[in-house]
Amino acid sequence: MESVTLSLPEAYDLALEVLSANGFSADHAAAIARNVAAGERDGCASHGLWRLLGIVDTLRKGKVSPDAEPQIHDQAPAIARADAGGAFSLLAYERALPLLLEKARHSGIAALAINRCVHFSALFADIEPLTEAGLVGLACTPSHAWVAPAGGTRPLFGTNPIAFGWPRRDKPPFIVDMATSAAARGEIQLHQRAGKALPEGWGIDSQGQPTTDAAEVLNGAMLTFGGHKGSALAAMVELLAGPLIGDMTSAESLAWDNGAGGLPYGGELILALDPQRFLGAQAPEQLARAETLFNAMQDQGARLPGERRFACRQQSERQGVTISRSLHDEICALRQG
Ligand code: PYC
Repeated sequence: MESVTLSLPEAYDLALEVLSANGFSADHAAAIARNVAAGERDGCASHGLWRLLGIVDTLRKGKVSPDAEPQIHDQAPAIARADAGGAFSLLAYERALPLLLEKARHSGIAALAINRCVHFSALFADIEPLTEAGLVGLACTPSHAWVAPAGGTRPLFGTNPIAFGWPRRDKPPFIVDMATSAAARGEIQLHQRAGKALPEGWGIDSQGQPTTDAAEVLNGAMLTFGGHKGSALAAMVELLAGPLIGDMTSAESLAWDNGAGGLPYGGELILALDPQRFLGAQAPEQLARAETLFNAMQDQGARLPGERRFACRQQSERQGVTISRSLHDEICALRQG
């Protein structure tokens, strides 16, 4: 397969050029370009440069605002709210982050509800600013109804990712970022593009029969990871980042899309917890106990969540990122706007 290697600044510039040419405001284009370049850099191809195709497609379908200015509200002592106004979530999060940090430091725990946002991005990128600030973080968001509940055969839940982060002194943070479906939808779409069969257990066809054909799963239903356990977590995400924050469930998001095929629309919930406020003078001792746990995992040969991403990041910083020439050509063609 022919490929193209880009330095990290080139990857960012390409994304920025495509987004600007298609009419995204300078601030939205920069926030989105940073995110997709970071996904590619960290070896997360399903949330990397490939996403530009879906992002521009969603814009051309009129399903995302290219320039809405996020409105930030101080909702309650420990709750901030960001109204993204129908734009992608990323700029709203950037703008609301200072208020979330201030509230978490003040109260020890704070929540940010991002509402009316179109969402495509990997949640680890939303957690990292929290761990960099020494906070524990949790984030989740529904998507479109693509995933069948355990025991069912029809799509109801989104891929409903959950991310969790724990700060570590002088070490990359512990960051879990996992879809509650067996795989992200982007992974299935990338298998389809590459003409590759899916691993078993990722989805069923429109008749409810197991299949490893990506196209059939995209038309049928994806499955949750871990059967009823992933299904319960997916339902939890629907509730926390849907009705709790006054926003859409995945089924409502898909209904709102009305067959256009745009990216999911709804809300995201982000929690930030400050260990200093929970623990006071005991914080160093208790955070050291977390390190004991991480060391015990690694002593058994287990990889810490996030480890692979940070290793990829180091490699990409040295060597750049490589994508297929066909994807590069498709992305470059979008520069015509
Ligand atoms: O790839 O799972 C996914 C996804 C969620 C929202 C958009 N894409």
